[in-house]
Amino acid sequence: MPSRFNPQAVDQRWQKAWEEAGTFAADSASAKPKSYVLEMFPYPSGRIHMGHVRNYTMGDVLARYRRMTGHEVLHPMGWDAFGMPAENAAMEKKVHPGAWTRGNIEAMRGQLKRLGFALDWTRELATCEPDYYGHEQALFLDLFAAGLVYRKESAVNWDPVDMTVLANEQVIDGKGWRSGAPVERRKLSQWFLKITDFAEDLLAGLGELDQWPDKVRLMQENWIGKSRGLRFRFTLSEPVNGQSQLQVFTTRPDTIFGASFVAVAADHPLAEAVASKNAEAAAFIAQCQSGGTSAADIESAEKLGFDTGLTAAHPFQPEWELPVYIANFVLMDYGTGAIFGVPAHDQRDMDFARKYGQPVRRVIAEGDDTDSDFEGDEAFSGDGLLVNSRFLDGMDVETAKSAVIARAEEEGWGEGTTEWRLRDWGVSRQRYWGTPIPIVHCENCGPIAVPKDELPVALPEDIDFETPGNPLDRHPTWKHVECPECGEAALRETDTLDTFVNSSWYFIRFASQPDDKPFDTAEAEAWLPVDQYIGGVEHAILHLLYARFWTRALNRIGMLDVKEPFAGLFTQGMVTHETYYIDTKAYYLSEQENVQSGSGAATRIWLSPEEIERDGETLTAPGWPGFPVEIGRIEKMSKSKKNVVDPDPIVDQYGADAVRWFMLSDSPPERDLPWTEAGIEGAWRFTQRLWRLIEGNAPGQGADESLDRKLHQTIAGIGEDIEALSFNKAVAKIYELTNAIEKAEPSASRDTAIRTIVRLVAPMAPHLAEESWQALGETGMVADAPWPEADPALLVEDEVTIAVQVNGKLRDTLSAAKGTSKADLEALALASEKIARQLDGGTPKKIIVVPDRLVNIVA
Ligand code: ANZ
Ligand code: ZN
Repeated sequence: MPSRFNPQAVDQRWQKAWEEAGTFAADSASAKPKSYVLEMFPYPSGRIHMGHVRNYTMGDVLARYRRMTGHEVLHPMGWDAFGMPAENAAMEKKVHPGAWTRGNIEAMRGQLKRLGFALDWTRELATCEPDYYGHEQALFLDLFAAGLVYRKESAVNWDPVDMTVLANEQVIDGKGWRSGAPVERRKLSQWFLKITDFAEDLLAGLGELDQWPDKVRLMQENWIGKSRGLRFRFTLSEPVNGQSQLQVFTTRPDTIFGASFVAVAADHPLAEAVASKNAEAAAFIAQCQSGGTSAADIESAEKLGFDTGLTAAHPFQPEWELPVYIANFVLMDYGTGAIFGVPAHDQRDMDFARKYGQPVRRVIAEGDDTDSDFEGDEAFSGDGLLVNSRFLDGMDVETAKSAVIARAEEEGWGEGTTEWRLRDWGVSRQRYWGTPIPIVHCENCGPIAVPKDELPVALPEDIDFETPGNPLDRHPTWKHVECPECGEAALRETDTLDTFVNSSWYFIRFASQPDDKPFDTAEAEAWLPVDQYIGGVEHAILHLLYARFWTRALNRIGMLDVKEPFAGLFTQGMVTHETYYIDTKAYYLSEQENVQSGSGAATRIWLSPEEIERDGETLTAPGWPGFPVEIGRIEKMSKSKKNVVDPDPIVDQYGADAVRWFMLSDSPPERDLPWTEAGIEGAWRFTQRLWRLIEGNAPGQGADESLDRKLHQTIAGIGEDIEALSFNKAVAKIYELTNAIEKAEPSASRDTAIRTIVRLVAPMAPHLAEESWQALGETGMVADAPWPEADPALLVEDEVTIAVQVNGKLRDTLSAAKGTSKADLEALALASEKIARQLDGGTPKKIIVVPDRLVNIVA
């Protein structure tokens, strides 16, 4: 009577065994080839979700596989533990951000352990602890000393009611998330890291990252945004503050004959000069100062302008005068803070021109449409030949750009430039739960680095979230210190670092974590770069770019001989689930008093899978008697749609291996994986089937060549699949091999196949594999067993039939492995009894061999 594989009893036993044996602790001093497998570390929000489970399962399979193939593997885990949610929790639930975060880490660590991941827990770190962020402060000061950190004024979102700076995510429709007050733009002195120093190198480095997805490289390239531009000067109709010229910046000098206006930013010196004499202009500028600072906020805001009454002379025809506006969509910190507008070929300019009645002139042909008078409200930003542009007519865009730049340089009114979209990285955050910036401001000495032996600058524990704003700033004593230079009373910097700083070097700290410094150079270099990094595509731009920058910055100051932190990158798809809802229109109509005014009434109430009961095709919700339950789209699991499946009860019911198996099996890893009940049940049934196979193993005699071939093809194929992260293909090969073993009669081959399949599934279903390994009487743990080796001879597709002729007549047929050599075929033919009889002791005169086909013996 076969038993059932019982993960509830088995899983924990093996998890404990691995832990006690220190199986997955990485030895930096090992002589084995090293492999560093890393998944993006989680934010400790409270619970592990299915997206984490999928991400970590993939990394785990690779890590376990690399161990079995003889590598010393580093596969660590930690917590990206600073950030706003902890502060929000502090304000809403009155818990300390530290207590909230550490409690979440506790819970999530337990959840991860239940999944049996092969992690080196001895290297666990949390970025919110002083033994991490203290070292980060030291690195910050190293970059400060190297001139890679500076301070400048920059705009922030200011909530005038809560009296606090808001992050872009806290600005909702231009209003503060808590106060609902319209957000203002304010200038504050803030810290910046000089990422633009590395723009060229960050761009060039992308070319070598051939194990990165093309789309991520492209996203990085676009973000860095190298482009050719032209800076040139318009002559103004009258001087402003003694300046008779206005410098603008364009990346489309080819469109110069389509210009219909000039515009400057609200905080441009020209705008300020105009405002000093014109109250209306001043009021307009103040209006521009409201609203969020994010690019999206500015992009979506209505285009507004103020006509200064000044004009600018067109560089190719001075009597052609363009009106000069102050406009809200021009930014001061890009280019020169001033532009010329080409409505026909730029949508912002189009919106503006249609609103303020400026001409819209076509200068790029759209197919055979060359009409100067542009129709419609949609700018044409596509490619085409130049029209209505004098000496540029008939050129393509690139040629025309060069031609205009050449003329501007010749005539001395402008210069061609290389422009970067990339800005320096503003790292100041006006909040509590982050790394304190280790700087002291002294009235005599200016900003001074905290001496390294005074690090970490620890966060104070006794803080007050009752009053809004930055608690560090309001703390009664924390910021009052003596100047490290002159000893006078001075003030600590109360800004903390952007959490992206925490994640820009955690992979280095994982590789090496001495107490007295951020990392040991030689030890870190032994592991880096990360061989395979796995995470969500939502981090494809900023996190990866900042980490690439930070690594280069450490490289520049001689701390690390590595430039690219992540040699291989994989971005996995999401875990999705059906959504369920009740359409409440009918409900609201029947309860008139509940109909909210306007269109604001919710028409869908989302239900979680647990609220649903299924009867065949029909769904009902006991909590909503009488209302039909509708099935919505399959979407990424999210709290707002309530389509989240919590991993814990699933692990309780099916065990870790079934969950892992399902995560790997149904979809290619880069695609979305729809979570289904049927899917997890199927995975669970397969673990049972494997277990029955192992339990039913009986030692047999004799070889089964076809099973041997199948086995060795599977060994070779799965190795390749795992290396390529094609886990679903590896799983499919396990299914096939299982079928073949089930069908085979007992034999020595079958016994070998069963012992081998245990090693093949060990990276994916490690608990079942350990239990099986033990049941089969093997020694040690399968986690430590070597990966099976494929015999190349058995990889050959099939046997072929060889015709053996004597003097052109068929006398025998042999079977031989495809590709057998001529000499071997000849020997096989001569060894045949039938042939020997034909030859009757005589020596053949000649033997002709056609490989894989025939041997002809001339007697
Ligand atoms: C004329 C023009 C014609 C432009 C056209 C675009 C399209 P990218 O390419 O993203 O770098 N610009 C320049 N400085 C600006 C500022 N401070 N605030 C807002 N917009 C600014 O963007 C460069 C283009 O953005 C520049 O090229 C300029 O408009 C605008 F068919 O000049 B263009
Ligand atoms: Zn001082």
